[in-house]
Amino acid sequence: MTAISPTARQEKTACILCSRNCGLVVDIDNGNFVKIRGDDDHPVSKGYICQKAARLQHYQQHADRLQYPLKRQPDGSFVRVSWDEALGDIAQKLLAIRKAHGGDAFAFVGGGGQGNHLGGAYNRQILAAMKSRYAYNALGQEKTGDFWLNGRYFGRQTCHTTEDVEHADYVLFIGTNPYQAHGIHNARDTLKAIKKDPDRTMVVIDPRRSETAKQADIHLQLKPGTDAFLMSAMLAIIVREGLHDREFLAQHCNGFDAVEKALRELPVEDYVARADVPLELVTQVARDFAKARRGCVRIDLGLQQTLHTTLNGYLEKLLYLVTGNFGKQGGNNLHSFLLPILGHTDERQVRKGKSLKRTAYHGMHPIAGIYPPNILPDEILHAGEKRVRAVFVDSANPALTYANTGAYERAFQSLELLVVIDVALSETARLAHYVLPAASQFEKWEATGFNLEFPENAFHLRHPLFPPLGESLPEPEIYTRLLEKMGLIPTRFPLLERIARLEPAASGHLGFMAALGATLARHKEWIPFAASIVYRTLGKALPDNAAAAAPLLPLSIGYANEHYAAVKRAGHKGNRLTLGSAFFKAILDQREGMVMSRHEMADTWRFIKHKDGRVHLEIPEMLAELRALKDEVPPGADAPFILMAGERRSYNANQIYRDPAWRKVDPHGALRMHPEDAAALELADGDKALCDSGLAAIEVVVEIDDSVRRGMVTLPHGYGQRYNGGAPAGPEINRLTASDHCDPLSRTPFHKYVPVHIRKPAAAN
Ligand SMILES: Nc1nc2c(c(=O)[nH]1)N[C@H]1C(S)=C(S)[C@@H](COP(=O)(O)OP(=O)(O)OC[C@H]3O[C@@H](n4cnc5c(=O)[nH]c(N)nc54)[C@H](O)[C@@H]3O)O[C@H]1N2
Ligand SMILES: Nc1nc2c(c(=O)[nH]1)N[C@H]1C(S)=C(S)[C@@H](COP(=O)(O)OP(=O)(O)OC[C@H]3O[C@@H](n4cnc5c(=O)[nH]c(N)nc54)[C@H](O)[C@@H]3O)O[C@H]1N2
Ligand code: SF4
Ligand SMILES: [Mo]
Repeated sequence: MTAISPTARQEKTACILCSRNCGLVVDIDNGNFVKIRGDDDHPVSKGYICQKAARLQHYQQHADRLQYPLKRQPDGSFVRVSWDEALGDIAQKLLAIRKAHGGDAFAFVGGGGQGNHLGGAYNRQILAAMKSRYAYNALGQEKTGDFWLNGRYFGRQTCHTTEDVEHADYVLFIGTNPYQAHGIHNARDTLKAIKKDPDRTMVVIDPRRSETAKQADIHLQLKPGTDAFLMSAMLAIIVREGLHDREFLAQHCNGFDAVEKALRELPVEDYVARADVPLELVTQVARDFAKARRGCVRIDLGLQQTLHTTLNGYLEKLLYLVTGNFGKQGGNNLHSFLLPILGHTDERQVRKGKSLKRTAYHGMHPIAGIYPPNILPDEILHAGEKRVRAVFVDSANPALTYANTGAYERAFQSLELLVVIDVALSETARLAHYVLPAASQFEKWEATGFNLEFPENAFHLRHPLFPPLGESLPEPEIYTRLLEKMGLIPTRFPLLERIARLEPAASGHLGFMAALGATLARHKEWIPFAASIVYRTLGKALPDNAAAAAPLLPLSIGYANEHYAAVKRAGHKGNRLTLGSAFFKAILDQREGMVMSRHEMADTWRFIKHKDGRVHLEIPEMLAELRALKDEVPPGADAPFILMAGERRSYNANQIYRDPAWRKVDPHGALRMHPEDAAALELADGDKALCDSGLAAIEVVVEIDDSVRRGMVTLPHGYGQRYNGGAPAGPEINRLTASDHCDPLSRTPFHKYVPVHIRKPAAAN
């Protein structure tokens, strides 16, 4: 047993490594995590964790942690500067760029990782300050195709779907490996429960015999990039055999006739052959899924970062819609959000060229308010006078994680101003003019907006466990000071501060909210900066220095108002006037997180935003792409290998861990290759090889592994950090990925389908 010192204590928090944000109980001693385990009281994870969470000390403390603001010198080195100097300089430069070139010269990148979305309320203010709309982030390289479809199917791009795998009796996992990547409720327990139950069926559609496929009843090991063929063939089988849910379609959907017609024209046998999977098995899966009582589809990057990304999303959603597995337990559903992490881009306005900005070089419009990272290097390097000249990066490491590392390096090096806000001196931070140190996610109030559950949804506000390292600051303070330096808001709001301080707690801050409304009505120019104003005023009156959480008050009031019955069902007390502030107080008080709402299944229909309340199945762009499939020649069909660039494994976690010592296995981030392919190239396990995409070649270490299909190789995501100034640890996979190898509609990259040559290094030269 470890000796417990008098300073030791136990606290509640959550894991920040993936979108599940499992609740944790941590033992802390002397400023360090000494023990980490799952929190049985957490309303969602209920004690569950995976092997990655136990290593969080490697995030909290390591050699690359930033302690002071840094300014780059002409010789490329960094010197420590004061916050006042850094923010003063940045404010001046931003104002000069805005004056000379207008707001479009500015872009914001990132803004939240897997566990830190509370800063989002503050960081989006910088876009308003610059009068720019260019928000780029990682969702624009994986999920925007899905959001676009949601806009068409359900009426708004904020209508996000979730999947009730826990209660399904027939689950299709397509292009996802929840055993490693999680993404579903307590993934490994949920998979185990399905596996054990003879009445429930798990089907995995994946070109690799993944850890999830190993648990499955049926594995369809298709050829990479052929999902659109396979899924459309499955749908065609369903409609041909009359297994679609006519009653559901008539009651809830428009446009099925057009879909049915397109599906009936499909050459099923040919398409299944293209996917290279057995027709009988595909037929059986299509039939059984259609007949299942509670069928559910869960997908992720294997569909979203491969050929036909958006069409894949269209077909995947048709699978559950056509079979009536929507709006019910064990199916796919819509859900509520507390933090507005997605916006809605009105396509009619895009078409009219109104209000929504198309980018200068690619003419790309946003989806859900987000621009795709694949185009940003061109918008900086090639857009002429209208180019992006200044960029803020917050909570992201695009120099490693966005497509085409070389293009990002060139583009970022050409900027007039690059500011990076991070907890660590990342590869992107090394390119910056100013690096601003953020307090870690265990040193400040934080929360995630990944509350994607239905019918029961939860929220967890985490309190700080340690003081900020060195001079690092929480993002709310950084952005608020910057707005003040830019002269956009005053530093004091005497009236609001006084009301916030003197108002009795029992009144639920309603007097403050009224005064805030009146202030903003008088000063409309402050409306975009309401988060910082609430932070500086109400924030000061909140207990335990929880100022950063202040903008949750208006969000709580809005949520309680919109989902009144569901919030009450979750046990929150109050009436139409008071429920929101009671809800806010519960957020502040409940250290293990809380259930926000208990919806009724029928609420899914309330979340639909089409005026007729129905799902619109006919999406002409998708039906056109579906019809064009039959003539497709896949890109790179002549390349010997298709690289899956970015696999989730047991020891990768985006770019959140930097110290390679956190890994227990796979130090090189090896290239997985089928034994017969390796033999043909005379490569042995542990050999070095070159992986060449045409854009670049990188050295890799080979791991022979018969779980991949022949002709497919994989490299992990989340490597390549130059920790403590050293050489890249493991593959920098995005040196290989090209900016224009992407979905034409959403511009999200085809990372899982990168045609490559593999060579022995000797033959390289
Ligand atoms: N351990 C770990 N977990 C993570 C993360 C991490 O870095 N490490 N990152 C988190 C994040 S940000 C995300 S977005 C999720 C992603 O989670 P997932 O998408 O589930 O994970 P991946 O391993 O990227 O890809 C999933 C599967 O797609 C398969 N695949 C590749 N090509 C194709 C294809 O053409 N068709 C089909 N059907 N399948 C294909 C791969 O073999 C793989 O098994 O993971 C989250 N969880
Ligand atoms: N080829 C290829 N590329 C991929 C993928 C792939 O599968 N293949 N996966 C993609 C996916 S799905 C994703 S989501 C992206 C993820 O890539 P990114 O969006 O770049 O995000 P992270 O890797 O999470 O990087 C987070 C950064 O935030 C910093 N950070 C941590 N905590 C804080 C904090 O509290 N405040 C601030 N300001 N910073 C903090 C970390 O130090 C790190 O530098 O990668 C993508 N890139
Ligand atoms: S990495 Fe994800 S699944 Fe694992 S403990 Fe953290 S939040 Fe939970
Ligand atoms: Mo992601």
